Amino acid sequence: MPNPTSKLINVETHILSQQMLHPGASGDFTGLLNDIAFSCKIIAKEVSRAGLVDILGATDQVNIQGETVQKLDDYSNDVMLKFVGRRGQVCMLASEEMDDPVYMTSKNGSDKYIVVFDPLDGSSNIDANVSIGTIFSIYQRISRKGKPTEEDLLQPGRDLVAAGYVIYGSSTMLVYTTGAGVHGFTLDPTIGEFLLSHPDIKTPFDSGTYSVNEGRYNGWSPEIKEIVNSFKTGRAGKDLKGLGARYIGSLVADFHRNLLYGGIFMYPASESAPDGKLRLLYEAAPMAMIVENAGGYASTGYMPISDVIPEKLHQRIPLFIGSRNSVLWVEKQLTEKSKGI
Ligand code: AHM
Ligand code: MG
Repeated sequence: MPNPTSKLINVETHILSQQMLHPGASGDFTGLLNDIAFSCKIIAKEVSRAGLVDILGATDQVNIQGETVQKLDDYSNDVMLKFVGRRGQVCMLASEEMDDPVYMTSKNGSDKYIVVFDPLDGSSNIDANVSIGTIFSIYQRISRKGKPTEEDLLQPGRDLVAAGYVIYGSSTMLVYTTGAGVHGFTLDPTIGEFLLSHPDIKTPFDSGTYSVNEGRYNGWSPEIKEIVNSFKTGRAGKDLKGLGARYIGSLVADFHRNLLYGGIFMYPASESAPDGKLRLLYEAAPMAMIVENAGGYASTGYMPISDVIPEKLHQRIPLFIGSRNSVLWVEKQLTEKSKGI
């Protein structure tokens, strides 16, 4: 039998220790993060059984993005709605799967957080057993009380108080940041605990790989085509020579691999998707906070994702994210070209 070890840190203990770094922080925030971790354990359990139970296949509902919603998306959304903010810390929950936010009220005025999430990102990959994930963003409300406002919801990523994701892969991992490092936890299914496995993750400064759906090539601008061609041919500068290509088609999985090994993920605008595909509030902004806290960078191609002020809940945005040097290089190419340099 293995010896019990004092080095085992579960996510609840870790979140508490982070709370102590913020004098004045109440247990509300800690409780909220714990609720998210708890919800994701339930989702993980269901995802791992997806091939066994008759839960796959599309329903006839269509979400706000015009996509067919799969049953596991619905299930994951319901789990998040049920458990996140159940202690009264949340005034608004918004999700990829819902046209409009859900409002919540607390009697004691503790409802100071807004949680925006994609309950099951990459869900079109479920049938193929490809890694998928849950992404979450936490903001603090700006209005003082009552029903939260649009201003509360549409905050730039720079104002996030926490962000994270859970990847349902060969193992389930939770990665989160509150602005004091990026920390990864692996779910031990035998005890049902997320255990600290990747403390203080730092992403490599330079890319070893690029990740983009090259099937969209014909719809890209000449600038994007040139950038991607440069990655292949080694014309992208001495630090960017000889990049390998890796693309799963599941943001959480592509992002997670690049975070650990270095790489640049791109979802640019194209003719058929002039604003790109990914959503600012619950895909790009939380990943930007994570990557910046790990030493990387995220850009629209022209400015930091974290500085973009959202105009609507389901807003899409072009995304270039990953190793700092590589994303900055792409931003420089696009900015110079737009100025005719
Ligand atoms: P989803 O939130 O509806 O699952 O869509 C987002 C997914 C991302 O996980 C992934 O990066 C992207 O769509 C892949 O798109 P494409 O198939 O066009 O490459
Ligand atoms: Mg999704």
